[in-house]
Amino acid sequence: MNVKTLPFASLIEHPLLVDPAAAGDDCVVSTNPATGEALGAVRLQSRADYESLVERAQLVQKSWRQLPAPKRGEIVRRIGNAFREHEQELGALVTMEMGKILPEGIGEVVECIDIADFSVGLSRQLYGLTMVSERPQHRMYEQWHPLGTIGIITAFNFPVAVWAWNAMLAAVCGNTMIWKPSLVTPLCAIAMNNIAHRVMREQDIFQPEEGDPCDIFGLIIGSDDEVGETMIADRRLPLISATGSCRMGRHVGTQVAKRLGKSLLELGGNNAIIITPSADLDLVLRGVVFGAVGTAGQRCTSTRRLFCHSSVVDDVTARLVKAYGQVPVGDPMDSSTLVGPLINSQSVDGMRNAITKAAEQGCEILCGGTEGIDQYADSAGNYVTPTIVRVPAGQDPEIAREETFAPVLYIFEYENLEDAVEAQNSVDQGLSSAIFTDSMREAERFLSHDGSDCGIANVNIGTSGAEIGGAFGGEKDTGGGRESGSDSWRQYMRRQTCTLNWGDDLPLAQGIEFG
Ligand code: UN1
Repeated sequence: MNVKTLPFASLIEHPLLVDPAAAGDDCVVSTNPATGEALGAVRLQSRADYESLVERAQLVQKSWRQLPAPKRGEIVRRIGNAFREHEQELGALVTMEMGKILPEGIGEVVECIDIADFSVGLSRQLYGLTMVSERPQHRMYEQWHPLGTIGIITAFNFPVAVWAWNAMLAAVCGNTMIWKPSLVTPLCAIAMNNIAHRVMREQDIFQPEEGDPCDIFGLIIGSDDEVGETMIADRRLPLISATGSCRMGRHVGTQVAKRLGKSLLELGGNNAIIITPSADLDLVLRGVVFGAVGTAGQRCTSTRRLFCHSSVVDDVTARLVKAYGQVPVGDPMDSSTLVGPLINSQSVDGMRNAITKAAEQGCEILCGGTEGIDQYADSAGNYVTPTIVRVPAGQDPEIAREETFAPVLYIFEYENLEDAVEAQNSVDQGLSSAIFTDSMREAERFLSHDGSDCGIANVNIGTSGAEIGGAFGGEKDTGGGRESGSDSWRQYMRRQTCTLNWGDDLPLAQGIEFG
């Protein structure tokens, strides 16, 4: 099915779209991971296109930053409403291009709407502190200014929401931006950017010489080599916000640091749930299944490891194996499906390798496994069977330390909570974590300084599915960035400390007498 035949094809109209049959080397073809069909093709943009986008974004930023923040918020409100209007179509497009099931595709669009609403409120709350000066007749305060034009790099797994987290905040903060989406999901990017541009075209805010309001939301669909490298090395972009693998983040972080730019990195996770003897096992089952097989294990917050107390490990394992046996894998558009395809065949190979290594490293494959992958060998979609791996007591297989972007769950057992927390924290990544317990002491222990070392720590909730209102991100190899809610907006602004002397004298700080 070609996107041109979709009922909402007008959302994806773009001069760069070409017929997949006519796509050459200079194009990227967007493929439906459930069917293998080409949805559309996009001609890749060049460094020259990037140059012109940055120039235009810089020009219009001068005008955009002059608009009072609540006025920018009003425009973001209209963009959020436009997302709302197209919620179902956009959700379907996310499902078609990325492969997550439709309720999750729509859920992703809801995240975009939520962050737009959040940003509208924020546009009246870009607060700075007032300090008390040590000098008489002096006033001291801080204020926040826009950064300028920022770069946003996003991954395939959340092809619309992560852009919206960055873009909606960045816009109310007075920035303009250049978005480089994953080349696997260019159509979602085009649709979102088109919606933003439609709203911007309706705004009569600038004279022609002040810049084109559409250039506030720039989109570049280009290769990592030609465009990505240029972008991260570009001193005109004071902030690069990048989501993706730890490998990618290490490269982006280093390149941006070389020019002393700021980076906001949201990288891989290897998230664990600890299940204590008092845990409500019905909740556990629901939390673990959603966390581990939801989005086919392709969230950075997906649950990858379970630490079960030895008194419950057999029960939890038996219940999970039973539940996994009933998880419907298939067409992500079908309302009975819970697990859609992986994004591409390399991901399927990655899952196969992980399972093979787990077996080689002494683990027991309880369900799914390589047979569960082979079972779909004749399918045009990248389907796999969610897999549970039991780690023998006392073992620490190397493969469970890696983030395999697929539904593979490793079950460990533990005797005391301290050991479980230590094991949970012992991996390189530090994004999300959870404990299921009815013990207040265990919960507080988990949330204490000696507890989880992750950016997200939940009690009786799984590791994935965070709300936009909290700051999202993690520690260690997850990159340290925080996106979305709370005070993440500050990263899109520069802080200025201002001291005003309204007296007739010039007293110096620290009581220094000079001359
Ligand atoms: C991601 O996988 O990069 O908390 C983002 C969650 C979603 C966002 C995940 N709200 O699972």
